[in-house]
Amino acid sequence: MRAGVLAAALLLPAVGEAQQCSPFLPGGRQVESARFLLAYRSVPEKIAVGKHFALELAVCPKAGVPGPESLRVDAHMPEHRHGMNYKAQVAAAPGGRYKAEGLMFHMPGRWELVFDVRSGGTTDRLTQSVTLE
Ligand SMILES: [Cu+2]
Repeated sequence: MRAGVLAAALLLPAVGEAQQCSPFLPGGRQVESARFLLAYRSVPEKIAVGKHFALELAVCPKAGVPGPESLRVDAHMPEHRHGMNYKAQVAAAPGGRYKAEGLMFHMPGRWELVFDVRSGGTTDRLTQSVTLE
């Protein structure tokens, strides 16, 4: 009886967190760091050279990790050693959701999206390669 009550009490917070933050976006891609799961999808779905696009993001902490305090989104071309000509604006929404706007890949080739998730005094850097034709 006592053990049953304890188990129920321990389960509740986990269920609550799962409902609050889902690291899945329909049609999105996932990236993982030691502490976070991040999902993103671009709007529009197909990124075009020289056209502004936005990213919808979900950032969920893994078990026992405090939630993200801030998220930075940037991109660069590693082979060309340059970044974007624009700085992305990131806005937070409830449930670990974020929207980054004002990104633009101004030339074709391999870009790397960089997501910096700040939490508990340190930053997790997640990256994702995107090749534009
Ligand atoms: Cu370049």
